[in-house]
Amino acid sequence: MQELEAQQAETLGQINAAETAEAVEAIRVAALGKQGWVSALLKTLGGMTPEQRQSEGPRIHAAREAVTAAIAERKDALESAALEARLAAEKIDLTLPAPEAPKGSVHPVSQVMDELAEIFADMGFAVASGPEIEDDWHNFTALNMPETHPARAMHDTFYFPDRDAEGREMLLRTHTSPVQIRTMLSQGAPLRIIAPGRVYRSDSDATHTPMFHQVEGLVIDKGIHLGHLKWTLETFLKAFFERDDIVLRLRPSYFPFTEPSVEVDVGYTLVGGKRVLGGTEGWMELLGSGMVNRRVIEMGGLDPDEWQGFAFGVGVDRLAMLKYGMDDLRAFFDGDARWLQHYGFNALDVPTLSGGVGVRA
Ligand code: 2U9
Repeated sequence: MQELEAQQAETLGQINAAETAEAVEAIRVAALGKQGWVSALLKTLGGMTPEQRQSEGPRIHAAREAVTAAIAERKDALESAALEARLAAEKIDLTLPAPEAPKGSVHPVSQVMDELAEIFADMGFAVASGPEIEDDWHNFTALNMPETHPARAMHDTFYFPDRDAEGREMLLRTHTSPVQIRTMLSQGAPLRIIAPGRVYRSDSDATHTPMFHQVEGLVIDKGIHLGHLKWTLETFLKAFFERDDIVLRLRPSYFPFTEPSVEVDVGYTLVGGKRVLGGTEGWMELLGSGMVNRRVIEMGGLDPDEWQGFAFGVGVDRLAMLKYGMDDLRAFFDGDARWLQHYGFNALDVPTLSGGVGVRA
C-alpha cells in the first residue's frame, strides 16, 4: 500500500501543474472516473477481510477526498484566473463615437406627450399622474356619474372580477379624470394641471383601440370663465400644430363632469383634396371641454362658491395622427419596426417651442 501514497502524491502534483480546466478534468477521470485508480482501489475493499478493510478503508477514502479537494481547488483557481484575464482584456472605450444610425426611435405617442408637456409648462401647467387601476368612486362617482348614471354604460368599462380589500369595485380607468380628482383632494386649489396617460375601453375597430391615450387639463382658481378656456385651447392648438391661423368653434354639448359643456371644432382648409388644419373651409370635432360642474368641485373637496374651473379632454393618438399624417390608429400598437422607423422620432431630439416642437428627425 506504499503505492497508494506514491500515486496520491503524483496525482496531486499533476493537479497543481495543470494549466487548463480540460487538463484537470483528464486527471479527475484518471483518478476518480469509473476506470480510475481511486475507483479501482475502492473496489478492492469488497474482497478484504474485516480487519484489512478497517485499516485500508480510511486510507483509500482519505486519498479520494484529498484528490477531490485538490481538483475543486485547482478548478476554482483556473476559473478565477480566466475571469481576471477576460476582465482585463474586455474594455469599452466610452470615447468612441455613437453609431451613425441609432437603432430605436421615439414612438409618436411619446413624442406628442412630450410636446404637450412642453407647451402646457409654458402656460404654467404641471403634469399630474395617477393609477391606471382605479376604483369606481374616483373614475365615476366623483365625476358626477353615480351608479345609475347612463354615461357609465357608454364608457364600455373593463371591470375586475373581484373587489379590493376595502370592498370597492375595481376597473381600468376609462379616462384620466380620476387623476384630477386625486390631485384636487391632495393639493387643493389653485390648480393648473394636465394629466396625460393610458385609458381603457372595451371597444375595437379602425378608429378605436381597447387602450388609447388621453390628455386632460384642469384649471381651478377664482373667477375662471369660458374665456380662459377658449384662450388656453387656442394657444395650445396654435403651438401644437405650429400655425397661427387655427380657428376654434365652440358648440354646446353635455358631459356629466362639466356644466356648461362645449365641444370644440377646429377649422381646416382643403389642400389637394387633403384636410389641413387652419382656416375655416370646413370643421372637424377635436376635443371636449367645459366649466367644471359644481358637484365635481365639491367631490374634489373644494367650495364651488369660492373656486371655479375649466377642464378639457382630447385623444393623444388622434392629435398625433392629425399632426403627423397617419391614417390607421391600430398601427400605433402593432409594434411594427418599419412603421416606427418611418413615423418614429430621433431619441436625441428634445422638443422645444423655440426649436419647433414638430421638427422631424
Ligand atoms: C375633472 C373635471 C372635469 C375632462 C373632460 C372631456 C370634456 C372630453 C373626451 C375627448 C375625447 C375624451 O379622449 S376622448 O374620448 N373628453 O370630452 N373631458 S371635459 O373633464 C374633467 C375632468 C376631471 C375633475
